[in-house]
Amino acid sequence: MKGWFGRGKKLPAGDSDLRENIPNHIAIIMDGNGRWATRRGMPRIAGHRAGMNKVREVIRACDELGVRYLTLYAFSTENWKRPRAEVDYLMRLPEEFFRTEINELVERGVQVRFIGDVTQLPTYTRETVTQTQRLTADNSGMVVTFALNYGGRAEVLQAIRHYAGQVEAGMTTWEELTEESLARYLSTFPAPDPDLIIRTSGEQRLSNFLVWQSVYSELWFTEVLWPDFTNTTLYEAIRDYQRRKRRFGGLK
Ligand code: V0D
Repeated sequence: MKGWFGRGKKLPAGDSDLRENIPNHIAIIMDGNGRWATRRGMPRIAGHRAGMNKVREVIRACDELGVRYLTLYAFSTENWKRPRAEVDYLMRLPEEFFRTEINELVERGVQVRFIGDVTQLPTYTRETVTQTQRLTADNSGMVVTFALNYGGRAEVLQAIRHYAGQVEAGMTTWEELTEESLARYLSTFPAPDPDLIIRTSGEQRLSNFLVWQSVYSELWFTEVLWPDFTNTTLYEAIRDYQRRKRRFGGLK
């Protein structure tokens, strides 16, 4: 079946138990790219490039484990405060990623989605976004969502505004406003909430990522910088997640 081949392969020996209770949805805050480069005496943009190569690897690894949803925080609304040249460089990455990865993504049956305010992005970035979304829209495999110019509070606010508009238009009523009905107006809909949120590079906070969706997520933090992230780091995060689930299950 297109979109699901490759599963069940490439797991190192001794890791087969990893397959039980794989998180359905993993979200990652890919932090530490600039620091990784600086430590090596390289320009920060070299870290972003190295980080982009890890995006390819983590998509592969998650696909092979059978993760259904992978959400990647690539550019936050805070990132505009960085130096102009760095922002310009970041905005070219989607184009480059698209050019080198689209064939594999399509072959894997990956469906690429975007959340965040893409209207503020440069035209060439927006065009890549539109093109990638269009070329993968009919795929039925893993859903990879890139959060670009994304902020969680802004997303909740936009959902409320949208809902208010629907009330004004007579399409719904305030009485029908519930957690479930509001969630339909979030940009992540209809994806399930993340089971596991990973943040690299030592910061232990969510920084406006998936504010509404993260309330029950398991959080996993590592000192590993994003460009140093490997399958081993991913497996470690998943094992921790599985341990926590087993303990929690025992209490219930
Ligand atoms: C830099 C680490 C892939 C985080 C990963 C525009 C910071 C590398 C994409 C990408 C970024 C986006 C859209 C798309 C395909 C790929 C990306 C940005 C930054 C910000 F369709 N990596 N990546 N986008 N970095």
